[in-house]
This record gives sequence, structure tokens and C-alpha cells, in this order.
Amino acid sequence: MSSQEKPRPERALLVAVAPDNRSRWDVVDSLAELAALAETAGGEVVEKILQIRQKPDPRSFVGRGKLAYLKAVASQLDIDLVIFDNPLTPTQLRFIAEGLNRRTIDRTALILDIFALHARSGEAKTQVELAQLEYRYTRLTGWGRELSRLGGRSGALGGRAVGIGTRGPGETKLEVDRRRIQERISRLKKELDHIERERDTQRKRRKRLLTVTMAGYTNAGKSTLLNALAAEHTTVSSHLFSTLDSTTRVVELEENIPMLLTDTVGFIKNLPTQLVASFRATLQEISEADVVLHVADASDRHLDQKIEVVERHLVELGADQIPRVLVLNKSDLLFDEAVAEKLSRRYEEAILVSALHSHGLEGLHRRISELVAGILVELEVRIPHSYPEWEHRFYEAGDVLERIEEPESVTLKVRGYRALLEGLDKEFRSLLASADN
Ligand SMILES: Nc1nc2c(ncn2[C@@H]2O[C@H](COP(=O)(O)OP(=O)(O)OP(=O)(O)O)[C@@H](O)[C@H]2O)c(=O)[nH]1
Ligand SMILES: [Mg+2]
Repeated sequence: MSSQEKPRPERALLVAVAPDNRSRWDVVDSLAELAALAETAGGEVVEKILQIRQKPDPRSFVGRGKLAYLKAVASQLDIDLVIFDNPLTPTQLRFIAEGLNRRTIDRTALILDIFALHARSGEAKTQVELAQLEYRYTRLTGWGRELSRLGGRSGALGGRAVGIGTRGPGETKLEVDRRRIQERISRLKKELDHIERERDTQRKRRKRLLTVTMAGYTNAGKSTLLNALAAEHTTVSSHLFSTLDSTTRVVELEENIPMLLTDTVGFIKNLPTQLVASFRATLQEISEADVVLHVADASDRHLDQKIEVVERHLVELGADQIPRVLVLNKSDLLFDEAVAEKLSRRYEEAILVSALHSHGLEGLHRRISELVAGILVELEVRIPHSYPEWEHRFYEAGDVLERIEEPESVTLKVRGYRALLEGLDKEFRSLLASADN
């Protein structure tokens, strides 16, 4: 056949509409982020177009004149796929796709696609499929046929069966009727419930260990920092959203104080709500941590905004009350001393590190130890042999450092959570006291 046989990346045209010239999150940069996302999804960004338009057109989103212009650009540049930075309604998406005769998706669909590409564990895959189905469910009426027709176009060109924005549940699956999709959605929800319950049991079992959880914008270096701290291997990549499953490592913070380090999925501006909902269980890890390490890329021009985005997500997750350390990562990329100084003035409490070069980690260790000091306690408890279940309960509640067997009783030296151990100790003492009376 022709030279078209060799698969080539899908050629993408990016479009953003800004309401005015001085939008807060600079739309040009938002487009740059969209481009990084498109490339992560395997696309080739051929052109970016920005329109300033106070009120989006209800049907075509961009103005009609602009739509004609986009059509000309798309055919001139041999575009396969048009990606809008703004969220579009199903009607707008359909109208634009028909007008341009090109597959058209928005930022949400693109992010969902990347999640589908990167999901590894059964749980992550289920979460992504659920989010995609819910996103597409509302877009389904009379749309499935459109999708496959336009999808077929790129197939004819590149010989590919799948394209950006279509991965995850297959097209055929999307063409089945809404009732079947509803059934699938409730099945996935049940599956996730089940996985969540299992996770809960696991979590309870390990609750005696401190949990330090990474949180942060995608690509900030969370996985790299986890590796550096754990000196163990987890997947690290330059792609966005490389971590979808929470990875946990046991490390020693100090002698005999083991703690769990947990990695989580990265946040991003306008994280699709369907994803936040499906990844609730994974993100829940953050709200149950003892310490949250908010990892940010210090070399990012949009450091402030990205920190804000993450902080907002933390509030939504109910994690804003948890002791938190702001870790300004990638210090090796700050070539100017003045920049580093300015950062330390702006974020006084932050700790500057380079996860890649293992710089500044001692300071981070120290800060975590300080935060954790008040959480742990060591106590001794004497348990008469007539209360064997209490020995079991103390074993469950903490780390038994020493066990001294005596004729009448056993004495345990336990280390663990202050709140848990002291509460248990108090309960046991009052039980003994009432038994004495
Ligand atoms: N120069 C430099 N690069 C770093 C540093 N830490 C991480 N990186 C790079 O930044 C990229 C992203 O790192 P990851 O650790 O995958 O980031 P992440 O926050 O886990 O990303 P997601 O899981 O996708 O949200 C990789 O290319 C890393 O090599 C650092 O201290 N210095
Ligand atoms: Mg990661």
C-alpha cells in the first residue's frame, strides 16, 4: 500500500477560547499544558489557536467565522483531531465535529484518555472505565454513530483502530444502548465498593504505622521523591499522570520508627469531576494520612497557581487539617540563587529539595520527625493472665518492643499512636479498677 501504512501520531489542533485579554490563568499557558497532555496521549501538536471571545456561541462555542477558519486550517495541516481546552457541551462537540469533519474532544476527554492509558491495577482500570462511561453516558444519544464515522476517518488515514479520546471502553461498547451502559456503570460501582472495603481492611491492619502521603500537581516529582526517600524503585516517568495507583513503601524515618510512604495520582487544573469521583478511594489515602507532603515543582513558572490548585483539592478532600509540608522540588533547576531566596521568603515553611539528586532530604526527614514526634508514644502495660484478649488488643494497637513474661502477668512495652495507645491504656486501667472493687 502507500506510505500511510506506517502508523504516525495523530495530528492535533489545539483550540482555546479566552473571555478577555487578562484572564487569570493565562490561556496561552493553559494551552501549553494542554499540548503536554496531548503529547502524553501520543498525539503530535501541529497548531494551537487562541480566540478571545467574551461569550461563547451556544452552538459552535467559537464564532462562526472562526469555525470556518478552523476548517481551513484543519484541512491545510492535515489534522486528525481537534482538542478544545475549554469544556464543551455534547451539542457543541457534535456541532464542531460535523462542521470541521474532524474528531473533536475537550480537555476532560483528553485527561480521561491519559488515565485510561496509564491505569495498571485492576482498581485503577475500573475507576477509569467508570469515569469514562459516566462522561460519555450523557453524550451518547445519536452520537455513537458520529464518533465511529469520524474515528473511521483517522483509521483510514493511519491504519489505526484507536485514537486519542477513544481509548478505554471500546467504541462498540459505546454504541450499545444506554440501559446496558447504566448496568455496566452500576456493576463497576459495585466492584469498586468491594475493592474499597478490602482496602479499608488493609488500612486498618496497618494503621499502627505512620502514613506520609505525597500529594501534588502532576509531574511535580512525587514518585521521584518517594523513590529518593525509600531508595526503592517505583515507576518514574516524564509523562503526565504516570502514577494512577497509589504505591506504598515502608521506610524507616528513624531507628525503629517505620512509616508508610504513599504516592498518589497527581492533580491538575480542571481535573474532570468524574475522575475525582471514581478515584475517591485512591485520593482518600491523602485524607487519612498523618502527614501530607505537598510536592511542587519549584522551577515551574506557575508554581503559585499550581500550589493553589492542589491546596483547593486538599480542602475538597478534607485533608487541609492534616499536618502538611510544602516540598519545593527540582531545586537543581533553579540556576539563579536569587530565585531560590525569593522562594524561601515567599514560602517560609517550605523545604527546598532535589528529589532527582537526593539533595535536601535530611531537612525533609527532620521536618517529618518533628511533626510526627507528638503522634507517637511509648508506654508500659502490665496485663494479668486473666485478660489474654487485652494482650491481643495491645499487640493490634502498636509495636510491641518488649514482652516480659511473669508468673501472674505479662508486661508489654508498646510504641505507637499516642491517641490510640493512651485511650486503650485508660480503658484497661478503669476495667482493672472496677474489677478490683
Ligand atoms: N531536574 C529535576 N527533575 C526532576 C526532579 N524530580 C523529578 N524530576 C523529573 O520530573 C518528571 C516527573 O517526575 P515524577 O516523579 O514522575 O512526577 P509525579 O509528580 O509523580 O507525576 P505524576 O505521577 O504523573 O503525577 C520526571 O521526568 C522526573 O525525572 C528533580 O528534583 N529535578
Ligand atoms: Mg507519579
